[in-house]
Amino acid sequence: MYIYFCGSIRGGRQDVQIYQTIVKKLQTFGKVLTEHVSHNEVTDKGDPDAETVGDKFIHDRDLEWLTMADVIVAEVTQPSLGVGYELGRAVAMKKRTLCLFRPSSGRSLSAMIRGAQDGHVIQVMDYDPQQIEDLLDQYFNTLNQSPEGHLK
Ligand code: 6IA
Repeated sequence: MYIYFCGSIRGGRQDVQIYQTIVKKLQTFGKVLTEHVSHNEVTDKGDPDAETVGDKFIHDRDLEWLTMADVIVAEVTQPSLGVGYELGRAVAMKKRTLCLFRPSSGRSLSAMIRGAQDGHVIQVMDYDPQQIEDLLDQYFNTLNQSPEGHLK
């Protein structure tokens, strides 16, 4: 199964530790195409590769990965234009998508993300960091049981 993980990069790296926990857990379910989103070396100021390969390359490669993905998991607590854009494209492709939000941050999630959920293909879940692994277990178990799961 190919999993596309979305998390803020230039939007701010405050949540990189929780991205690491999520990506590590996701790797038990399949291949995470965007593991670099959780790397400490990637900062909001500049990422080593971005200067070499350029933004157009990053955009086009990420869209190829998004197209390949069986499921999208996005941590949406730290607002990010790139994550919002990826989610819009994922919705248009009717990809199975899970958005994860931490109310304990004190933030309020964009209505355009919370309001996009249909309870089936697009799901938005509020979570406590201590529950994240159990929550992902439940989500992927349900996904594997559903007829449209088409998971390898
Ligand atoms: O607007 P943001 O930068 O916060 O957008 C973050 C989202 O866009 C993430 O979910 C990524 O999938 C995608 N994204 C943004 N920058 C990059 C990037 N830079 N590489 C891959 N995806 C990116 C170069 C990083 C380097 C380690 C290869």
